[in-house]
Amino acid sequence: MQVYIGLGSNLAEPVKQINWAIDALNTLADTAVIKQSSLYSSPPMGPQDQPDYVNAVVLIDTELSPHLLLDGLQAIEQQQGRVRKRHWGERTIDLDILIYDDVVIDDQRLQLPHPGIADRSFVLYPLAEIAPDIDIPILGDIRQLVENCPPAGIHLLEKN
Ligand code: A4P
Ligand code: MG
Repeated sequence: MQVYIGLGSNLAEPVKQINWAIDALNTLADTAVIKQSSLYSSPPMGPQDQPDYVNAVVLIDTELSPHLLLDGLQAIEQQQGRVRKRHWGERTIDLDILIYDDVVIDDQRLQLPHPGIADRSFVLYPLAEIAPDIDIPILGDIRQLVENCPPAGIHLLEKN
């Protein structure tokens, strides 16, 4: 299955955290990273008294089911010392399943596609870089989504 993962970090050397997490994704069972966006920096959405974020999106190929993949992502978050503090608050690493093939899920643990995609430039811009033609279930054509989403201070940090 083709799956897009969003990565975000704003603590403890964010660029390293993102790169470690990408390496860790490659170690998940039956999973390989296929494409990797550039790294982007943006001011925090949510509480403003926290550092800027570094974000990226990767495409993986995986045989894991959506829920088993979520288990894997949460294990990586734990390994990288993620502590849940406050809603939209600072974190060493955040791993979100953005799009899982054409799957639509809305249960207690998992929503697919991720509900934040359309209004977050730090998700849409790196996603559009590696999937410029994607038609997202429910949300539609990525070009239209990018057009409707203001950049909100995002800038390219490290070109891939
Ligand atoms: N969950 C449901 N659907 C999914 C999915 N598709 N992928 C559930 C991953 N998880 C999913 O997640 C809470 C629960 O969401 C999980 O247990 C899972 O069962 P969390 O990562 O702990 O989220 P949270 O910290 O409680 O808050 P929230 O509101 O989900 O945070 P976000 O949306 O992750 O936002 N600003 C910038 N510039 N860049 C950022 O990356 N990130 C955040 C965090 C805030 N501001 C930011 C950024
Ligand atoms: Mg998350």
